[in-house]
Amino acid sequence: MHRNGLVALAVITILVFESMVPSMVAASNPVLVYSGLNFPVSFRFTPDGRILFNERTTGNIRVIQSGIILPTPFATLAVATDGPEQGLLGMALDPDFATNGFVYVYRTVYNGSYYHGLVTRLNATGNTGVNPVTIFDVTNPSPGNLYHNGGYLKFGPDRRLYAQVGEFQNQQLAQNLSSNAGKILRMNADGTVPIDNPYRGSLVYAYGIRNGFGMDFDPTNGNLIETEAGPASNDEINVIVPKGNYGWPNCSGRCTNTAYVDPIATFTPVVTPTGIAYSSGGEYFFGEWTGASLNRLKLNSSGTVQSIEQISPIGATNDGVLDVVLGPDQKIYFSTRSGIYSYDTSFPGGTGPPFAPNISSSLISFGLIAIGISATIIFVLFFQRRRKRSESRQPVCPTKSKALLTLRRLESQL
Ligand SMILES: [Ca+2]
Repeated sequence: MHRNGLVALAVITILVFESMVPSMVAASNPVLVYSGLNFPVSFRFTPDGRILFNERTTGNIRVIQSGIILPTPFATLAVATDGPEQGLLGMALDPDFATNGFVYVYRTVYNGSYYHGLVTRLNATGNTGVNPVTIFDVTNPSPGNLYHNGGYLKFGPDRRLYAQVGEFQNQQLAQNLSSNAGKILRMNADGTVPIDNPYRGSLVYAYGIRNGFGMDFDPTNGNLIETEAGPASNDEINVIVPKGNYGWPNCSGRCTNTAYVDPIATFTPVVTPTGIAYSSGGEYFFGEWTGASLNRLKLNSSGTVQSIEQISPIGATNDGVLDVVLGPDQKIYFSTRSGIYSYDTSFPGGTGPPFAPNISSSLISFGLIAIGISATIIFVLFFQRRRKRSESRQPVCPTKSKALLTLRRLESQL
């Protein structure tokens, strides 16, 4: 091959590196979008592109607008934070938020005797939440109990507000249909009971729920899927049906007892599944708090699990992913104790490379490109010198063949 051909090949090699390396890194790793946040346990996108998020421990609802975290909270609500699962928890925006500005949050409070779980509705006036009205109140029956509060909120395609409420470590309440504890509840946007609820006059939609903090609907078929934390084993993912009894505490995990609805997936050892978001075509993404990762869940058309793949480890054990939300750009967004990340779901891989902050990934990319350029230049110079030496005593062809082999070796190594 002529020298010009080799130079052209070297340039092509550089271009290949430049085009491949950054796109692989950008697509496969979650990208840290907002850092320095204070325990953003839930967040939602408004129709006009803002993000509202709850700070679990402060009671602040915060606003991110045009990429800026506004210094003044949207609202600050009283919260009890005596336990690590308490505070300002779930958030939902009204289906008519664009016109009525209603924001719903779930919070725990203490009245001097008992802890309560409240759903409070605020009205957005610009970036300020006003006129808080509590539309739901459940009493934790055990005065000293701090755990299993539930607290996740989601509007369904039926425009009803769904809430996960834990059993407050009072296990039998989950099987007691006269209690709102240990249930998935369905309510009108003002907290009243819908006339078409499965139990007349009751908010109960499904029961036998231990404690969960994540659910979402498949908009194509209305299916509701939830994550639920198990005891020392059997975390669950469930497809929720009205009047479904999900077993707790009589059955944990799969029991093949027709009295109970079995989960579609279980996790032992536990991972503490958290927020879950529908993405597209039977595909969901859910977070793990204990397992500290984002995962892709694919369902078959029958609703059974086709696959569960770890996208990327993130954070540390017991310090992982909180909420997971589908963004208006069709990327998956998820929160951790201190930030919000985005993930491009078009990346087809399963287990991704070890997570690294985006800035580090960029540096690695530039480093690889620099190595590629340097090695190619060194090779071209080396070839020029060798060619000058060999032209007087050897045929050209063998040297060219060796050079091509060397270049291919370089390509394969870089
Ligand atoms: Ca169950």
